[in-house]
Amino acid sequence: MKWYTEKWSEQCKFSLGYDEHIHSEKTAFQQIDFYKGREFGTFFTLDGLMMVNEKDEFIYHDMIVHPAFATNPMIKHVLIIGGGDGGTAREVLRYPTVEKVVMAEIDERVFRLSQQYLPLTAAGIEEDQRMTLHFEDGLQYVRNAPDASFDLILVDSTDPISVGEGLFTTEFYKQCYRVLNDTGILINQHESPYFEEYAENMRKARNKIKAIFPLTKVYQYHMPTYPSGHWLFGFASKSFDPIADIKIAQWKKFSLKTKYYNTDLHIGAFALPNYVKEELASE
Ligand code: AAT
Repeated sequence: MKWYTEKWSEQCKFSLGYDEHIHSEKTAFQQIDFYKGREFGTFFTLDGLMMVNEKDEFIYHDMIVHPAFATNPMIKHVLIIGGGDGGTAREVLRYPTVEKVVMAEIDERVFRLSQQYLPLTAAGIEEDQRMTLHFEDGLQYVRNAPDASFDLILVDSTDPISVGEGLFTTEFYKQCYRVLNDTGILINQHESPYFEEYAENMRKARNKIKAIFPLTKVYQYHMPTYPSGHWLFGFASKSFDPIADIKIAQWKKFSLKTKYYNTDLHIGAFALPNYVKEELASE
């Protein structure tokens, strides 16, 4: 057996056994590698960082999508930034009330390779009539998008290094604010509080979003294969509060079977450990 190893911090590494390195490719944007293992199934990395695997992807994709829909079950128009593996789109498309989903993913190869090797997340996305795919930079896409054209923006992005950097800027968050309608919600991949390497990104993102949106919160989820396993999403909105405005009965009427998300967990996910609260309060 061979080992995939990822550096989690200066003095901490994570290793995962694999049987086969199924694909390796350098695109204009990043290094893509697909592996086949047994503990976590097929997984892929971008620039040597774990993105998606078959075993824990449900945690990430449930948590990036469902809290927003339980807060506003009327969401019809959704913009996904990044998310090339298709998992986020898959969860959004489960809502029959959703009419239009746009995905702006910078690297078409992530999507095509996921269609080939990760049907669990990518299958059926392109065929859904509600879906429009744009293979371009997410920042560029929002710059050109009309005002108030989406109910929800999901930023399913890599970390703020190389191509993902623009998605953690004040300009990007301002454009998202403009492109969202009056009840709009922005969910973003908010890094991790545990290792300083990631906590710094978390604090920066938080302070920028707080300066733009009237309501901002952070919620947590447990992701075994991301550094430290303790990860966050940001919830920013123009009017809805994810706790005060949760519509439990309405969400339950969708009758979606979810492996991680439920409405009790939704409420609990916004309760943060003290050290995280303190980090988020710091400038
Ligand atoms: N669904 C969970 C997987 C990801 S992948 C993140 C995606 O963001 C990748 O497909 C990458 O190509 C895309 N991306 C990066 N930068 C941009 C950009 N500027 N515009 C559009 N798409 C972009 C998320 C994993 C999170 C990992 C946390 N450690």
